[in-house]
Amino acid sequence: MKISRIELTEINLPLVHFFETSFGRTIERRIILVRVVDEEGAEGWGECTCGEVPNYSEEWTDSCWETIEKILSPLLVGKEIGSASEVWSLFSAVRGNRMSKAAIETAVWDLEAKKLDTPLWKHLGGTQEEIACGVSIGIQDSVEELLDKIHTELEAGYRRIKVKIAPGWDRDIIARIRHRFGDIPLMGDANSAYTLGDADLFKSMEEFDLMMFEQPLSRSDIVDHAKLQKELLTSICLDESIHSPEDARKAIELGSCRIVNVKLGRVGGHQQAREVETVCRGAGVPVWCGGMLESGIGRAHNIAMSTLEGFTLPGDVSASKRYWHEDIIDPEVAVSSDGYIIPPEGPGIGFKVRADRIEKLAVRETIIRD
Ligand code: OSB
Ligand code: MG
Repeated sequence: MKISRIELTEINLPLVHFFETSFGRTIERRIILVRVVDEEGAEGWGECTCGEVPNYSEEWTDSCWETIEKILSPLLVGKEIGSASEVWSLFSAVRGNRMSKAAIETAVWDLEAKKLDTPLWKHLGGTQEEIACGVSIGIQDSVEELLDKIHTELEAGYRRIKVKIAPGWDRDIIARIRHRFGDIPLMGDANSAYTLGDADLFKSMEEFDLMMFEQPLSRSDIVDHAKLQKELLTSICLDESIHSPEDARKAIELGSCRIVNVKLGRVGGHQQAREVETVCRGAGVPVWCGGMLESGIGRAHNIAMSTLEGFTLPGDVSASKRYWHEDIIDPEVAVSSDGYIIPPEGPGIGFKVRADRIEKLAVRETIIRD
């Protein structure tokens, strides 16, 4: 297979409702879409999952645009490659920049699956014919608004509620949620807002029997997480700290977590995500699919990845309409009334990409060719 052209488009897409974490509020997404075209005219689509500012990771929209256009695309365009699984190693001389790499790599997987006339999820080795969905609910302006949102999502059938926690928005809100909704599957995501000095706070939250604490400590740490995990019965789940299969192996060996959140962008694409899943499954550590407020294209890739055997916990993969007034794929991602998504049977990502809508939302475009 030979990729002869890579097209980048930045679209700006306002969220239905702002999304706030311990590091800030997002109101509108700036998303880079990648379209790869091979010498026979077949196409594949990928999405860069970076944020608008470098707070979740070092990567952000403008840095990724430059990296994809000037560094990564020239390494792929015009080269004969055996399969999509080789794209990761083609980029091996480039340090980091995993979200940029994943944006291209996932597009090549879509293209390859389309050429084989196979759904991407089956091509990746996925076996699960339905995936369990949870929701991630950001920090709200008031506890009442948070409780209302949780009520709405439970009514919609979602199988697990994740709330963002941060100093001043933690123990008390969890207590309020438990008081109002009882024994629902509930977890908290701190996005690194705490230090080991907060161990007593986490111990005091154990009475609420959360499914897990996601990324309580620094994104560059696995040592303090191991110390914290030793003091807790509640499982720690790592998100920001895990960039690779190696990171997963080391964190598991150290006892830094008992659950891993896998994000395609954070680990560098489908090949790396499959290897993280393999490491975790081998160690008996459950994984689930994290989200980055993706448009339909990134969401479709998340659905495909979530069908791998090790994804045994509900992910942050939910319906398009929770994020967008109108998505860029057809049909939009929908969730059943009991909280499942059925992976599509069509070739590749299995959703039609709406070129008309992308054109309307586009703010810049560039083409890299052989
Ligand atoms: O930590 O999982 C996170 C969104 C942006 C950055 C980081 C995170 C999140 C989410 C939202 O929790 C997940 C989603 O609904 O897409
Ligand atoms: Mg997280």
